[in-house]
Amino acid sequence: MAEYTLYCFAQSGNAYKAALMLNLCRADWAPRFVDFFNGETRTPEYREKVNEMGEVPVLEHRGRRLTQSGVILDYLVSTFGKFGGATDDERREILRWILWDNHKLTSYIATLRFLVQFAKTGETPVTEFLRGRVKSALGILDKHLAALTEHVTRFVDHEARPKADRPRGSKEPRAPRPPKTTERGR
Ligand SMILES: N[C@@H](CCC(=O)N[C@@H](CS)C(=O)NCC(=O)O)C(=O)O
Repeated sequence: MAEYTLYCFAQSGNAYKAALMLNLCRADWAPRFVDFFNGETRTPEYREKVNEMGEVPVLEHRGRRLTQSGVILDYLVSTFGKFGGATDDERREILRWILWDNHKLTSYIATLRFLVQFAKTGETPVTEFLRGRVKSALGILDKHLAALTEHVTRFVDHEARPKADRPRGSKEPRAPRPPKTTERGR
């Protein structure tokens, strides 16, 4: 039996977050298929025995049952010691984006996807509203990732140059870290 069991289904973006982390950590894990589209998460049995919130993903490990993808990621960070940030500021930065994702990105994008792709509602005032929220959130994410990419590119360019070729007195760029967007501001 695998060490970790992930309650999931293929279409679930939230389960994908946990599955990706398990794979990146090379964990010994197995999926437990949840029949979401036939209502398994809405059954009293699922809510009593698996997750009172009626959601996927759920991770089982050594007698523990964890729910909420952000909590699962945090748990895997502490069990594998990877991807967790090196300082309190970095840990808070990760938490900040996980909270933002849950509230402002996945919540809207997953609901929009569900309506359009699976419930086939077509375009309605609800999907129009959700699309606006999704576009705005993706714009925020894009801008953040562009700043990160620029920082990493500058660092890699600097490191790739032999020391002798670096401009005199040039400042060593810091190792790639998230741009300063913590509570201290930019
Ligand atoms: N905030 C939760 C969201 C989980 C979630 O909404 N999962 C979906 C599948 S991707 C689900 O199980 N939905 C069932 C429902 O809302 O009834 C997380 O990050 O784990």
